Amino acid sequence: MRNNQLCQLLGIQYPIIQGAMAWIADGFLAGSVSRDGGLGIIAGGGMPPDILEKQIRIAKNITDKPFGVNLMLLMGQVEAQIEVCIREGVRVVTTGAGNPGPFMPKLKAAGIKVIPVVPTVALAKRMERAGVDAVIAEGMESGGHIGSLTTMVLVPQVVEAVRIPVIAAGGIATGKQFLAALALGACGIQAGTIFLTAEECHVHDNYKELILKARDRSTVPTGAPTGHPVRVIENKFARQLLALERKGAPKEELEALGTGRLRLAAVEGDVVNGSVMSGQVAAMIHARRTVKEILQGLILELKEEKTALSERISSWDLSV
Ligand code: TUI
Repeated sequence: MRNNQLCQLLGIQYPIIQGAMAWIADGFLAGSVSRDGGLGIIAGGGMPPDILEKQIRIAKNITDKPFGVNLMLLMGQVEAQIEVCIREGVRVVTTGAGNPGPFMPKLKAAGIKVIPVVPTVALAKRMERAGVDAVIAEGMESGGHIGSLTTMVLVPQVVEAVRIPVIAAGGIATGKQFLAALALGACGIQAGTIFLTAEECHVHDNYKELILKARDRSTVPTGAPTGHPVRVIENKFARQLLALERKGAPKEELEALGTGRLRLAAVEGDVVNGSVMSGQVAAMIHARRTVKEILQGLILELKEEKTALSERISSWDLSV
């Protein structure tokens, strides 16, 4: 999109970033999103460097356009993952669950655009000072590891606090929500949950079915006592975890119970005992579509909603 800050920064057609989803967002999904005009992201979280290299090559075989890699800073092997990104010529790195400050010199020296996810205004400011290219302000409507502020409240405050481009994430799966994000001052969006039911998404079919069946209150935040709250679809595993949390089980026990659960759901398809991470917008996802249909659908809806909204408002008397 001409004149859009994010499209210019990243060299992409639509200001839409596909959110990284650990064990789900592979080179095939990321390559497909970038091929079709967005910015695809390979979820590096927990990926050994040699597997990450393979996934980067899968994306490169699909498209010559830029795509990114997400580094989950809570997990190990980040330095080795960065070496792979530099060697393979990855052009964008997004980060989650921590402060990428220590890795900035290396990433910037390699000409990589760095875009951290920030859950607070303070972190957004700190990241701007550290020299990042943009920030993703992620509200607690998102799936997986979340902060405590909503998109509606976080995004305009981050926009006010920094001069770099701000991308909104959390609770965005339709043109109306895209338009709202732009109204809050963001120059683009990151969306993860919307891609879970994409044909090019390799997550287990049982996981996709649960997303398609979700209703407004189907997700719950778990893990608050560990300091790392995680939004998941409420299932047997989530209920067990929440019951233990209510009983005041020690942090270590709660963390141990969570280990391997995302892989169990996403790869093995055990959506009863596994962790089915999802944003609240799962309730608004009703169909399996191709990545191209999802991206073009968002842009078409955005255009329609913009016209409808301006027509609606222009008929009001706004005099004060
Ligand atoms: O990272 C995410 N979402 C994720 S990561 C993930 S993988 C996982 N697997 C098992 C258990 C838990 C997670 C699933 N979803 N989103 C980005 C995000 N980053 N959300 C919140 C933050 C964050 C939190 C604190 C970013 C920075 C931060 O900074 C703390 C500091 O250092 O000041």
